[in-house]
Amino acid sequence: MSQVPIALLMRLRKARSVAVLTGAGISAESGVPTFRDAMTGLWARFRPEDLATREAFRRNPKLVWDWYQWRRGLIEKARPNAGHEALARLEDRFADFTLITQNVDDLHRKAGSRKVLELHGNIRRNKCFEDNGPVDDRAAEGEAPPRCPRCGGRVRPDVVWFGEYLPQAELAAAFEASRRCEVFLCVGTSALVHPAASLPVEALKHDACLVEINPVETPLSPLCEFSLRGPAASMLPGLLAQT
Ligand code: BV8
Repeated sequence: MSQVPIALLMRLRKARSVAVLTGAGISAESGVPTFRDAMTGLWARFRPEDLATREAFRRNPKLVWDWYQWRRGLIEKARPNAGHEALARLEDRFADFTLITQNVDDLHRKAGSRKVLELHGNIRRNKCFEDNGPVDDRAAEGEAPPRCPRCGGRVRPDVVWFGEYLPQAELAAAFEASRRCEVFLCVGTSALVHPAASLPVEALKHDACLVEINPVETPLSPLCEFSLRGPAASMLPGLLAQT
């Protein structure tokens, strides 16, 4: 278990309000490849930004649908790791605790986190590309991608693609939590994708203590009061045990 700086522990023990932003890195130790390295094997010749867009889906719906089916297969086998579980338990340690995630893998909810703001949707859900309404899994059978039972449009995963707006309610709640928190934890994110990457900066503008948990430096590192250089699955249990 990793040693947490005393100064950080003091901040956490005094904090009433904490916000956390997670990215693909927290699921790496559950066997879910991070977004930047998800392109292994047959997907090596594509960039995520070239597949996770409306244009890519219009151009080649089967290729994009098959990419998500491949990722769903990986995620179905994945289990929450000690990092997800530590965050689920940290939720009860603070009067005001908000977990904001860029991940679409549902692992925070599987770990027991109750209040999760999913900024980029959830890969386990489908919706219609045309009427944007939900399409349940049973309907999503047959051809790839399946057809919407209401309008015959193509079915797509219910995630936020590049160039698409984030769900407004979740984004507004994430900004509010970032503005009122005393400690903001940034876990497993390269802090490159906006507007999620603006949340830690917003917290900093409102005098929060910014903490990064990541094995490597990111564009956020210079802004962080504390950087815990290591994997989330060992850093977060250490934080939980000493808070
Ligand atoms: C939008 C769902 C309005 C789909 C995803 C302002 C400035 C610059 C660009 C923009 C901007 N505003 C908008 C943009 C454009 C764009 C953007 O940000 N582009 C980037 C590439 C520059 N943003 C958008 O399009 C957003 N929409 O702004 O709407 C709009 C509307 C019209 C026109 C313009 C604007 C929508 C963004 C959402 C895209 N959807 N996911 C899917 O999953 O298929 S984003 C995708 O990237 C994932 O959600 C992923 O989570 C996310 C961010 O990546 P990370 O999570 O950080 O993952 P990454 O692999 O990069 O890094 C992993 C990190 O973990 C690393 O640092 C690694 O060191 C670390 N790590 C590894 N192992 C561990 C670990 N950490 C801890 N423990 C470990 N064991």
